[in-house]
Parts: sequence; structure tokens; C-alpha cells
Amino acid sequence: MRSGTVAVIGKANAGKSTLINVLVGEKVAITSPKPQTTRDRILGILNRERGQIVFADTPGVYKQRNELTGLMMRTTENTSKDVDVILFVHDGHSGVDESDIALMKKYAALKIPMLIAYTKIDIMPEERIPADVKTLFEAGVTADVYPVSARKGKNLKKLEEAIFAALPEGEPLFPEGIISDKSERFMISEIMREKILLKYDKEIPHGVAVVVNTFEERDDGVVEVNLDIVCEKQNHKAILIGKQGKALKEAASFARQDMEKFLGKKVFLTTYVKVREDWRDRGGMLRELGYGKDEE
Ligand SMILES: Nc1nc2c(ncn2[C@@H]2O[C@H](COP(=O)(O)OP(=O)(O)O)[C@@H](O)[C@H]2O)c(=O)[nH]1
Ligand SMILES: [Mg+2]
Repeated sequence: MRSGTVAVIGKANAGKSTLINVLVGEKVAITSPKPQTTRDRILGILNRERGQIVFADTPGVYKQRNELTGLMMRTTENTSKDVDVILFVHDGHSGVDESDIALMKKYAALKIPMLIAYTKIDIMPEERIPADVKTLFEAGVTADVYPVSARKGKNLKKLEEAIFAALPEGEPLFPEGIISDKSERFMISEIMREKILLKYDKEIPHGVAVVVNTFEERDDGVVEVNLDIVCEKQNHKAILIGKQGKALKEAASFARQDMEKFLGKKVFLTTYVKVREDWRDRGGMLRELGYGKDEE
């Protein structure tokens, strides 16, 4: 059997989490059209007869703007060091520029076997693919490139085969049946954050953290979830809640539906919006909100 860990690296919004979700076949990480969606390292585990692939999703590559993005960047860097394979995810439809090439070379220099998933080919002209691959090769990027579409499920088997071929011989690292290292409680908070990312604009979603206070199944089988939506500023709180609470009601309703799908149970969801001034710039506050525990 072949088994091992694969760090999934790439720019913000490249499609890393979406690709892991379709390869694993379950939603292990939330996704959105906005950058900074993934804040933690999340393992997504794929089991086949021939072995096991443990994907480590990462926040991706960022410029540090505050304590939180600094922590996210360190998570990406630390994850990329101690793995069997690096899967570099590139958003093909955005083209190839010098910063992409520099980034690919930086990770190739770690001397860990690296594959490039050239994704989102469903929304670009196909004839551009060979030209881009040639550009990469001529610039000195020698890793094999796999054009895929996570959304349309294109060429995913080929990519999976290539990953298995690059992994060492060995027994599975996790028992079968486990698809993620994160708890249901974590996913519940992430689902709420995903709906906030989808509903609100600009700095609002990036300044939100979600803390689950109650996560309990009642005798009647309904799961009671009570959570805090923590934002950075008083005026953000007003926007989050909206006129007569309409905006928050909508976001919470989408979140509840997704939580029910995820848990396979009815959910009774209550939410509170709280302000913690500029929490993203405060290391102690980050930990209180659940970030950076791996660094302790
Ligand atoms: N058309 C298309 N969109 C995709 C594909 N993969 C991801 N996306 C979209 O790209 C955006 C960013 O995806 P996400 O997985 O959150 O990116 P990450 O930041 O790299 O984890 C989301 O809106 C996804 O729906 C794909 O194969 N095709
Ligand atoms: Mg992500």
C-alpha cells in the first residue's frame, strides 16, 4: 500500500479547499469566492484499496497584514515542511505570471516531490493550457502539471493516481472511516463562517470569528447550537445584524440548513453578535477565539 501526507499549497482563492473536498468526497473544508476563507490546517483523508492520502489543507500564501494573517502564513509554511508530497494548486483561469512561477520554484526548492494541479479549466479556453504549461517549463518549473476542474470533476482520477504514485509505501496513517482531523464542533463554526463569507462584503467577513458555546443533542434528537459571531467593530455588528435582523436571519438560516446536512440531524440554531475591538491584531485574543493552538 501507499500512504502519506500531501500539503496543499497555493495562492489565496486558487481552489485548494474545493479540490480537497471533491477528492475526499466529503466537505472537510469550507470554500468561498473570497480570499482568507481557510484559516487553519485541516486534514482531509482519502481511503482507497491501494492506500491512503492525507491532504493537509492550508490557508495558502499571503502577505502578513495583521496577527491573524501572520499566523495563517506560518501555518502554511509549517505544513509544507513535514510532508511526503506537495500539491501546488494553481488557478489556471487566472493565467500564469512571474509571481506564480516564483512561488512554484520556492516550494519546489524544498526538495519534496511536487505536483501542480492546474485547476478551474472549466472556465477557461482549453487551448491555453499547453501554452501555460510550456511557459512554466521554460521558466524552469519542472514539476508535472495536471489540468483539472474540481467543479466539473475533470481529470481528478489522473491526479489521484499521480499522487498515489508519488507517495511512499506504507500502511494508512488514520483508521478507515475518518475523513478529517477536525471535530464536528469545528465544522459547525466553519459552516457559520462560510455563510458569512458568502453574504457580506469587504472587511466584514474577514473580521469575523465564530465561537460555538453550545453543541448538544436534545432528547428529541434535535441538536441545539448556540454560537457567538465575533466581529471587530460596532458598525460591523450593525451591518451583520441588518435592518430588523434580516441579514443575520438569512445567513443563520443558510447555516442551519447546511449544519443539518452535515450532521444528518435537525438543528436548532441561535446566534449572538459580539464586538471584540480589533481582535485580529491581538495574539491573546486569537487564541481565545480558537486560532493558533497548534503553535503553543
Ligand atoms: N469554475 C471553477 N471554480 C472553482 C473551481 N475550484 C474552486 N473554484 C472556486 O474558486 C473559489 C475559491 O475556492 P476555494 O476552494 O475556497 O479556494 P482556496 O482559497 O484555495 O481554498 C470558490 O468560489 C470556488 O467555488 C473549479 O474547478 N472551477
Ligand atoms: Mg481554502
